[in-house]
Amino acid sequence: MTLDLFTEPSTEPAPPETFAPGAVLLRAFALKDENAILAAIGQVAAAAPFRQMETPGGFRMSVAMTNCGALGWVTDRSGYRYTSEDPQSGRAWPAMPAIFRALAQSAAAQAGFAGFEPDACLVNRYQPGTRLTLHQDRNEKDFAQPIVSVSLGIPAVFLFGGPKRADRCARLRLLHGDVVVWGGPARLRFHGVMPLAPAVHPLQGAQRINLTLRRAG
Ligand code: MD6
Ligand code: FE
Repeated sequence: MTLDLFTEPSTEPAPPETFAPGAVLLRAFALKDENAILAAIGQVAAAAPFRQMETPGGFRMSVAMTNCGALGWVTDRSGYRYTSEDPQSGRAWPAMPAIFRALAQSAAAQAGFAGFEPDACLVNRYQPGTRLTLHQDRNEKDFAQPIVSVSLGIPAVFLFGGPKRADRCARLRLLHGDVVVWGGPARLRFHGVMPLAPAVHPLQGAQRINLTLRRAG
């Protein structure tokens, strides 16, 4: 194999990169399962369609969301929380596809968090121009459990801040197939996603899908 440092991103999984204490990037970790993952996302979205939720402050989020698993993350005028039913249909969220659980468990183990058992998967859909403002993930019961985040489709710049909103942010460009595992001392750090630049992915078109798998309950 020839070494070309200046062309395409690698399609081989790379060794784990710890970019902050408790935060580990696994480049291309999900690529081997991309077709199965994309098919499963299609099935989840058929049962529980993507929707732009409202924040407690009354703003409509630019990112569209849905969920699978026993619990799903929602926001509306009454706040942020996990629910066992999709408020739009009144039915349980679609079951978590086995491939999501297996991927999350193996990524967590690679990052040093053995025994991760996700019960919630938030599915975020970004189109060019959409963003996620800085936030902490703090609606889960047990902050000792990590979060596994899978990026698919067009690239995004992930902002990784500190324990306070005003702390300066590192920037991480996340590509199709990259997985970030986030726990321990990183668990409550502020983070967000910059407005997406226009781009087209060969399998996904002009969108980015992010799966965040958590132990919520
Ligand atoms: C995203 N991710 O990458 C949004 N939260 O689209 C998150 O908000 C996130 O990637 C906690 C842990 C990892 C994440
Ligand atoms: Fe988050």
